Amino acid sequence: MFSDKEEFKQAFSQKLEAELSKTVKTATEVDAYRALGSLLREKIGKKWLATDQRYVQNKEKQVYYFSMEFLIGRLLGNNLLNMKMLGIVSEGLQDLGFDLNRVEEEESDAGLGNGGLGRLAACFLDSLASLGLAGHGYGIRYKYGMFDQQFIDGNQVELPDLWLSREFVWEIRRPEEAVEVRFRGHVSSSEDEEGGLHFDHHDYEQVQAIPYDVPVIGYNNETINTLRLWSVEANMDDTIRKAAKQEEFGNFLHHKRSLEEISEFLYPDDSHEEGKRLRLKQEYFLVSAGVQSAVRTFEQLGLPWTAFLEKVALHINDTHPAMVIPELMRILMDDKQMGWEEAWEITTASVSYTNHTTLSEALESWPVDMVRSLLPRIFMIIEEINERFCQSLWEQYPGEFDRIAELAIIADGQVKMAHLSIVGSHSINGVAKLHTEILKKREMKIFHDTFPDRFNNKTNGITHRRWLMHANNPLADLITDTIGEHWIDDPGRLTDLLAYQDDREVLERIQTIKQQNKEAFASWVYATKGITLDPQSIFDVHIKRLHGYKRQLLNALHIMHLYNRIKMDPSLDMTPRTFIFGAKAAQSYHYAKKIIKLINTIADVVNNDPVVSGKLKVVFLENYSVSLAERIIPAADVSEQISTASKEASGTGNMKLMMNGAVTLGTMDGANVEIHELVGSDNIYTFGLSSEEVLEYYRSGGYSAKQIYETDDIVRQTVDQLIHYSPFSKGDTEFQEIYDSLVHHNDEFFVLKDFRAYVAAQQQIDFDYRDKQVWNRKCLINIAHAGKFSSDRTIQEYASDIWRIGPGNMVK
Ligand code: 26W
Repeated sequence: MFSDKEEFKQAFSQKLEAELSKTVKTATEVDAYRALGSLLREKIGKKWLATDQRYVQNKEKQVYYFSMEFLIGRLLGNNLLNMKMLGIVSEGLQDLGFDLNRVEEEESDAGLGNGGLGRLAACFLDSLASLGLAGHGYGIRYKYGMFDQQFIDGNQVELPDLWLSREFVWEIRRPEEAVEVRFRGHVSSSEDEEGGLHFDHHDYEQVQAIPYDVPVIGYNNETINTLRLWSVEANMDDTIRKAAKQEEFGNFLHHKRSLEEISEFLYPDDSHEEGKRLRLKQEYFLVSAGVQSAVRTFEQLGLPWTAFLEKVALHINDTHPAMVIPELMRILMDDKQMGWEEAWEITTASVSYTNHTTLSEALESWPVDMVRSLLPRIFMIIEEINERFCQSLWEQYPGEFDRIAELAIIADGQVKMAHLSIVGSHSINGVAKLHTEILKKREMKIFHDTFPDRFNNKTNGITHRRWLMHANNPLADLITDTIGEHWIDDPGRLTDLLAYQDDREVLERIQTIKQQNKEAFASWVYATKGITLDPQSIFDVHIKRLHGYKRQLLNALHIMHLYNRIKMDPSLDMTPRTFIFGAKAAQSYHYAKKIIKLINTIADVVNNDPVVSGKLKVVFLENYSVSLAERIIPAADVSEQISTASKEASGTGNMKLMMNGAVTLGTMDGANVEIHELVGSDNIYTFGLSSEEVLEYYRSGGYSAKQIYETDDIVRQTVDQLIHYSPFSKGDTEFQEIYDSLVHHNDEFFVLKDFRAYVAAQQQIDFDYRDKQVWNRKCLINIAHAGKFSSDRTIQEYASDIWRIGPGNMVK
């Protein structure tokens, strides 16, 4: 790339002059970001092209990862890391008077996702490229990503995310690769001489899907894959001409706007399916553009259609892109004149599906009338898939009406997307061992009984390049100093660190790095929020979407309880604690917003009370995002993973925090179970109901929150403070809804049930943290086992078991 710093400096200065008409002296940090972006794009151009050519020449099987969300965050630092140019660029910039960290901040944090599912997709792309695998992302280039969160008076306020108002230097618009996507209209059929049926879609509305390609740069290798983000453009030439005649410009503009809405914004809800027509349009837009584009690329290979399933894998990230199934059927049958059976075989062999949640409110289903009117041909195909599927069930299970009704894709006037995804794919996976077991034994039991071979587990992972090497470079360097650098290419080898678990020097160095990270984080919090944090206190971190099942409320009630204890006994012997929160609530999720207000209220009370200062601090950071996570995680001591057991499919924040040496305080839920299995009970704090107990309570209705409230004085005292006159409620009814959910609506998420066990676990942490040697050892053991949660491991499993690809397609 650049042989040395001087070469880089020269190229950089030339860029500034040639493209921005600036000198190193007059350039701002934004200029530096733009010049650097442009320089790097230029540097990767050839490699990117060469990767594509290599794929075509070798006829390598391509994976297309369809996802409505890619929460990629900032790319500059990571791209430099993967290009192995971080050192040269950062030193070169410094010579020229720029600080790379500040230049990095000029890039928008691309928030094209809500949370776990979207960030997972981004980690997967990094691993695919870094492993030299031919896997690409297909997503939507939303004009507005995840909203910006502000707190006003302790309440969440949402502001539009204008991420494109700063230049996004990585994308390349490729109008020549545009495809057309059709909505509405009518379908007529005709018979040919041989009696074959043909379908003709007419009177449709058509939009252009324009791809914007973003390079996905592999770590220290020759691979650059593509994240292709589709943007809508209304091609209105025809309409314009008609409208001009009819003098209907008003209508024309209105119509154009309505089409351009499609790639306007990301739906900001990560657990609740709303059934909105615009969302259905978005989903089909992504699917149709992506499948057409994948088919076009395949056709360039000049192979017979029977080879499609050997050359293309289409993966759907949850059910949101499930219409990949009928869309591919449509293209194969209507455009390529294939018969049903052959098209079906190709489709099911190409498509695979990941489930990310068992929450019933998140399961997608679309009203039949909506699908039929918006996507008439797609609906016909779904109907046919359903009919044939029910017919085959009938043959397999004659007379079992109930089973067939339960399995049907279309029932009660709804199209069930999970059913479509299972029937139309060859692989269905959950995202952690426990989650997959729950799918097989409960949520999807009847499907598992019918297609046992299709179900498998792929425990999630995170990229250790972004989350350890880039976010926590000092720790990465210490690891390399200690065990050598092989862990970078083979993160499983982090277990080599275990040999140092009793090495005083290594343990102390881990502690020093954590301490420095905490200090850096504390200065940043002070500079941006004016709050002073004590870096000697335990940094207790709870960062994720705000949701009832994630139980930020349990954490909040515990802080109220601690506050009460200190107020009763100001000389209470406790390790000082800083509780750090980051969370966005869906705009329409009223209850979650109340919990935000509660935590902000607690922070206000605690941080302004001299009696508890020195022992307790609470900070709720606004606008939790990928870049904020990168700041918080390296500074964390305790990782809060306290979901109601059975509800968190996997979690990935748990993995990021563990990899950075935080110790988990968690329920036996999602991937916590696997963390526990690896590190052992001494190196994780688990508490609370098991998933079986929770599911059994739901089944039997045997839980009574009221009874706990009535018999446990501490629970009652704390919960009452939500509504009785107290420092937190100040006597108004602000938190009545939270109180009612716990006491009158039987505490859906078992907060009261798990409260005592949570308090006890927190007390144990308070105690254990005092012995630094013991604590540092826990940190080391967590880091050492975190390699299992590298997304490289996850992607290798997808590659060999599901997609059947290898580097250079060694796997056949
Ligand atoms: C239709 C509305 C909607 C949107 C998104 C419903 C559900 C979703 C996602 C499936 C929710 C999600 O992000 N799930 C999370 O996926 C992560 C990656 O697998 C897991 O680690 C989390 O446990 C899971 O909650």
